[in-house]
Amino acid sequence: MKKFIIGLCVICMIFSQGVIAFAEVLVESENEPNDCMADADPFLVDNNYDDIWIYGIVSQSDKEDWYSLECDWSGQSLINLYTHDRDMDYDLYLYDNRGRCLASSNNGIGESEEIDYVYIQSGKIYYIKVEYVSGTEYKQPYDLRLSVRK
Ligand SMILES: [Ca+2]
Ligand SMILES: [Ca+2]
Repeated sequence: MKKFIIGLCVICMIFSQGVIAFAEVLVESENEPNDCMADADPFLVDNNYDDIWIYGIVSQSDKEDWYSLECDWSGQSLINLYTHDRDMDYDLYLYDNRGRCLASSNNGIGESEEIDYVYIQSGKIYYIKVEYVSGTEYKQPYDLRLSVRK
């Protein structure tokens, strides 16, 4: 697990330098229970941490992980879900604070998901759902990246 986190940090640094200037990266584990919108794990994108990476697990026994996202500025979403296991299938959803689905990403088994260029308004709360679709043997956590372009 330690190796994985160090590897992730290196990837984060490479990514953040290419995509966002002066990014401070926050790497955190999910916080269960987070199985519905009301129990969403809260994250804030601001000038301290404008690039957030969360690692978590969804499976047959934990089908949904919910996160909330608030940002100090308005801009386009940069939300990625990286699946590291070839036989696992996860989907990604973005909702507004009334529970309306704004975007989803539903790629196939072993593929990563992306919700890009959805307008995020400052001060509003958005919700992100990572949903288990199929697969039996997870070996590694997924990586969920939450960021908003300035
Ligand atoms: Ca989980
Ligand atoms: Ca969960």
